Amino acid sequence: MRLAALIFDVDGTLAETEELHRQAFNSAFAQEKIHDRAPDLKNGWVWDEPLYGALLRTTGGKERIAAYIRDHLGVDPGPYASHIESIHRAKTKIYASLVDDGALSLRPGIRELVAEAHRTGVVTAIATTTSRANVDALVRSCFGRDAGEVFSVICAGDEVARKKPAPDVYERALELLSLPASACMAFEDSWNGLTSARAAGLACIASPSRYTQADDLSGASLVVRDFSALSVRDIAAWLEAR
Ligand code: XBP
Ligand code: MG
Repeated sequence: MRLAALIFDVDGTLAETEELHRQAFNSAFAQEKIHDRAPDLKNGWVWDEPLYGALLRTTGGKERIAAYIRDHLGVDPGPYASHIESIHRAKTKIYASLVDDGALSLRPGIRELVAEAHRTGVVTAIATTTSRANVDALVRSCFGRDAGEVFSVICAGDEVARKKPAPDVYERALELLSLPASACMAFEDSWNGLTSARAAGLACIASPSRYTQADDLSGASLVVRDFSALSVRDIAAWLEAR
């Protein structure tokens, strides 16, 4: 099958974003003073690196906060949906403004892969669980262009019912691309993302990021240290020989 599109995950794949997400979550917790509004939830939430590593098993910021309330505070998160929404809104604002300030750069090889794809008529797309505002901020900051100019299709955040590792976001991206999975290559950094891509029928090149070093990525077609040794031409040849 001829290679028609590259579909990229965002967090951990386009850039090492998770430390900035963690910082934004902690700033939002401090700013929102959760305890004043919900005495059940003890105040002073701080997510350190080991805790955040464990919480990353749950994809999606709102879902991650709910998992923290349930698993670490022992409280049913159900009644706190609107609190979770407002903390997450604050977190997204903080994160986007840190990105706007230039806090992130692309992982090695990403800029070159996207440029080669564009030169050779291969479409580029995004399939991510992160919020659309975060994608817009990252692409503007790192590519200096609007996200829609760099990526023809962007599937983000709450656009699908189930987040990764469910296949929904990749299935939706394929639908918007009007392409079969066999004509595309996915790029991921985590077990959750790889599982999502594979469940949608996609081949996937994986490269572990800071928080996913211990993830099982054995379902990937190729596991690389970073994306710098890859070329679209080689990926196309591999797909055609498959
Ligand atoms: C990334 C995520 C995201 C971010 C936070 O997973 O799980 O939730 O950590 O983003 P993946 P939001 O790379 O597999 O897509 O707070 O905007 O949800
Ligand atoms: Mg990721």
